[in-house]
Amino acid sequence: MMRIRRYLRGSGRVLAFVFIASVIWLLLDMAALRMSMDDVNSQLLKERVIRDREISKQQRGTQLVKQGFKNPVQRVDFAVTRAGKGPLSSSIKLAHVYRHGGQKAGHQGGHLPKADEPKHVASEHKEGHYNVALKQDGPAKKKAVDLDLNGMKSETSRGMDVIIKRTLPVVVSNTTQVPPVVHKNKHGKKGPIHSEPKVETVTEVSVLKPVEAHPVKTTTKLIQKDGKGKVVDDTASVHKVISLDLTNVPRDANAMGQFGQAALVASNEDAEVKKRWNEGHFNVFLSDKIPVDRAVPDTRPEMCAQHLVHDNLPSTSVIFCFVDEVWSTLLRSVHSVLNRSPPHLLTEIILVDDFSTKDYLKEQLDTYMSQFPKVRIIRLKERQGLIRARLTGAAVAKGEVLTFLDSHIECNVGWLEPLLERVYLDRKKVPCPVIEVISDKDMSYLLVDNFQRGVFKWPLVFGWSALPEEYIRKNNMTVSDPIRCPVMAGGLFSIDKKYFFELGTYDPGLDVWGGENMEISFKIWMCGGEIEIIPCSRVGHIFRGQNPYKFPKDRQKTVERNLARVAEVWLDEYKDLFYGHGYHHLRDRKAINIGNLTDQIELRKKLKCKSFQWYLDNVYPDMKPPLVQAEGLVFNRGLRKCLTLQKGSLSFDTCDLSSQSQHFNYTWMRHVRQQDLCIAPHGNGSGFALQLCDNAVPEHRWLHKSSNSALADHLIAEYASKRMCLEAGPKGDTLHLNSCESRNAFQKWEFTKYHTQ
Ligand code: UD2
Ligand code: MN
Repeated sequence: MMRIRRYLRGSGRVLAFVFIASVIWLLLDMAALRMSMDDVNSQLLKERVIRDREISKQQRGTQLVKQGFKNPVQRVDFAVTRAGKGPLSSSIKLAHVYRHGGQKAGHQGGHLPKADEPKHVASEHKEGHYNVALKQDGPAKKKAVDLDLNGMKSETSRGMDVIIKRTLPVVVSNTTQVPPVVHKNKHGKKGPIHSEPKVETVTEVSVLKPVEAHPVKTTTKLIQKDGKGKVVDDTASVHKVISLDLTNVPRDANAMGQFGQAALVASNEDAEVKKRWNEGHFNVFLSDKIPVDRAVPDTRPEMCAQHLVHDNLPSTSVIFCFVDEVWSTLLRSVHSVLNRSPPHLLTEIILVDDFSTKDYLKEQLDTYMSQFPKVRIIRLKERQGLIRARLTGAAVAKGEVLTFLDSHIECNVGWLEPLLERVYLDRKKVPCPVIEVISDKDMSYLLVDNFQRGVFKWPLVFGWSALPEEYIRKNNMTVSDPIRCPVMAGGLFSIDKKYFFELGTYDPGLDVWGGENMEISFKIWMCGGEIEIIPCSRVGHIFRGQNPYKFPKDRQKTVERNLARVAEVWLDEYKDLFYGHGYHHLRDRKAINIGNLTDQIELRKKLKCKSFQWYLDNVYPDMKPPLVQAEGLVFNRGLRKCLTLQKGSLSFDTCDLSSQSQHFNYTWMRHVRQQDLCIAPHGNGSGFALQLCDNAVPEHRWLHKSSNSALADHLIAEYASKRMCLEAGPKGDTLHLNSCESRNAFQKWEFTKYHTQ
């Protein structure tokens, strides 16, 4: 009996042990199940986002074609004439088009959601939808899974020093929802969680030399042909581009804005949205609710994940300049670099604080960033503007390549290697990622159209334009081929550090904001480099309707002055087109001081840069700007005769196209001129004179075909306070000024050929 009892006791122990073990097993199993459910949910949501985007992109494409849009991106509208960049609010239109299949936006131009607008409700994230997505969308699923796994596999198989670990939550700020990740450093050690912040202070920005002499390749190792996308080097070893993304399996798949989804604001929060809008001129309220390390959809063309890049790419310093940037967007920018850049290629992240006024950008930022050994903060002692702030960052950067980014961006998967590869292939290549749109309104990540490049229109207004179909066909281009880019947008690009300094960096005389993208673009192209857009590298950017920071001087005047410097140094005879498109007032150097240009002009000579004509012919041949507004014979309607210049005096004669003495130009400077002689009213206007043309002399300028349609055919003397027009005497023996009369045929003049409307 005792034995049985003992036996039972013994087996009871065993039973108890088995029972406890099963419970533990069950619990572990449940946890594992839960985790894998989370993974599946994340994956499904991601797939759904990609699928939705594909569908809406197709719809958008067809809708836009129906509406007659030539360029579905339409990010910048050339109709805008204000100084600086075009209307950035177009992202709203784009966002709308995406979500509404291209139907007309009901709120174009505005920035704040209207109360009656459809809100994107959180229920979109419910599980039922994921299941549907999975069932219906096999290929999208495959794509997403392959890319992610590929990325991780290719790293580990190569034994590279990659991010492996997520740490326990580190308390950061009340605006972030997600704990940051920590990278292993080169020696496999985790960075200190709370080391001393690495803050450097810079008072002056005069030291503009590269700090470190990294070995820089002086020869072009390989020339990868544009449009081919293949590496043709037998000796150098290559690997598939690393599609690294630490946000692949986010901790909270249902977090707001996760996977670049549109985030939503409850209608009772509209007031709060409005209140906080001006902090950044985008939906700051919403941004603060979105994880600072959210995932975004991989928007690269499919073949990008298969591209090969060299193993020994140069590493880069990423430079963010900011002034009063919103906390959550600044952090999201930094995290996107940390989470999606192969660590061995990221030397450091330099944050240049351009004398921000916000408290949270001081100590709080130092503390936060102290978790990341690669992040350095440089504080400027006075406001320098983004141009000189970038130069300060460049001067202290240790990487072989400089990568400039705006402080409200999100780098997409695999963004870095394709850029560095181009620099590696040729150190004079300056690659830019495709700039995608993060909606200022709902923070969704929106892909943009293929084959877009940056261009300019007069008066040096930046814009996007699709590559001509003919060009794409002729060059056999695929969507992943680098695109030659006449002008970069300005904010996002990589450049070999040594080359940047050889080029003389930016003109340090440019002030605060604007025009520096024109300057660096002309300089790069004309002095032997190339600018490219790399479709396999994609970075989202919040385009804002307004600058959210103050300009030390007037914004318009700052940009105009910068552009005038660029025009004077780089445009040669074409600078008249710049001034002629609404910037005549900038010619008056007494009214505006554009500063000393000697150094810049010297630099251009020293670098033996080519002419602007060369740039137009070779880099932007589709532009073909006319050097004059009108030319040919100058016909007087009343007299039915043509103006002629003989032996230094003006008279009228029967029109004769073959007669050189009857040929005149109407220039962008509004001169009516033959060679270097200009028509000018004389004395009180009773006579006329021919004088050597001088841009600074108002008497030489005539308004013709101006917006005043009643007097469009007239030649209106610009200097006169009262409207005075050039008039032929009825007998054809005089030329004089008279009060303008819209119907007077003797005041109507017509050139043979007009180049502008
Ligand atoms: C575009 C460029 C931007 C720059 C600008 C001027 C893109 C995506 N953006 O306008 O990089 O080239 O054109 O031509 O191509 N900042 C300072 N100090 C200042 C002003 C700005 O540090 O005094 C920072 C600012 O916080 C931001 C960056 O410089 O991170 C660019 O400024 P922006 O975002 O206002 O310029 P954006 O995107 O309108
Ligand atoms: Mn920006």
